[in-house]
Amino acid sequence: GTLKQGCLWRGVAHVGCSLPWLLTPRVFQDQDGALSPAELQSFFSVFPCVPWGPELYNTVCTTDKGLLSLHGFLCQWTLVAYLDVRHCLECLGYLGYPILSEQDSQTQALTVTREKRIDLEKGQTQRNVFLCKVLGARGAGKSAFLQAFLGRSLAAQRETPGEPSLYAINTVQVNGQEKYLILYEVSADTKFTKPSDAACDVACLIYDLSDPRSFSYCASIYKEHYMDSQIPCVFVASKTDLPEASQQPGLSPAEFCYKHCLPPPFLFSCHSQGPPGTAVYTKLATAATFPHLNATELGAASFWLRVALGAAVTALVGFTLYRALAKNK
Ligand SMILES: Nc1nc2c(ncn2[C@@H]2O[C@H](COP(=O)(O)OP(=O)(O)OP(=O)(O)O)[C@@H](O)[C@H]2O)c(=O)[nH]1
Ligand SMILES: [Mg+2]
Repeated sequence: GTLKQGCLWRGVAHVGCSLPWLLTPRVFQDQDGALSPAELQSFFSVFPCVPWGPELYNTVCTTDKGLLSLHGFLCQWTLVAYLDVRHCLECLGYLGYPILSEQDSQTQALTVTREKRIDLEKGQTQRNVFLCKVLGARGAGKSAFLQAFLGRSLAAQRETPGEPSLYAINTVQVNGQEKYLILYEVSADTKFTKPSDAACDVACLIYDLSDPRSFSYCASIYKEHYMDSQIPCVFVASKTDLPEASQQPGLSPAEFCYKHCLPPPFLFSCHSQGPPGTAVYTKLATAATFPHLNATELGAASFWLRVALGAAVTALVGFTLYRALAKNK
């Protein structure tokens, strides 16, 4: 389909790219649904150099054998289109996009959606690609959190470490719609010098539940860069498989979140038998999709939904009872 994505901090506001023509069997030659390194090499044979480095395998989902899946391939294109529109257009050119797809030019592949500011005003978005910055103290578990998004438990990560990547991209269902979520790991040494350093669609503030000094980094980043912004924030307590330490100094994470009208920290661990849980990523994508709804409103929305459902069930039960009684008379 067509990707509709946006970036907040660049001049080019919202750019999307349609790539369905790339999914010809030509690309996935032997029909096993995966690209071997040789197939990838042959795909890029028309390029001056192979544009994707070895970190690719830690950026997108792979098959059980560690090969690039069709899903991963699409995710990578989405990421390229998001991060570097010019480069994406260049790649489309090498691949013969306008000619093979009978379009007038490469730019036909792009969709420009409206500015985020207007999305916020209207409380709706047409975008389907969102950027989440993952912030946290050194060793908080950011890299592991990104790999867990690709379905890799801690054991799987240790088995095949590969080339590290600061990005991870995958899809998430939000209200039955598929959204691409890009996670970007922000190093703890980052100096936030310009507003664009903090800009994203949702911020994930992650702290190590077993390290007593891990939370204060998140608290100060939140207060300095996100508290007065319109960017939704989600706090995540990582490594919940380890014993919990009481966080020093200041308010406890739960108290801090309560004080700032944020939902309590989401408990997460990558130490699992199979693939780690996905609920936290759905939560991030939902917050990015509905940034105008703050935590309490999102909570309230589900509360009213429950009230409405409750009322419907009561009505149905009442009606059935009434029918049964009427029959017995
Ligand atoms: N037990 C346990 N260990 C974890 C978990 N997540 C991460 N770790 C370990 O914690 C250490 C740090 O994790 P990273 O993901 O590298 O943390 P980081 O925040 O990316 O660290 P820097 O990039 O150095 O700031 C590693 O040894 C991980 O194996 C978890 O859920 N449970
Ligand atoms: Mg890291």
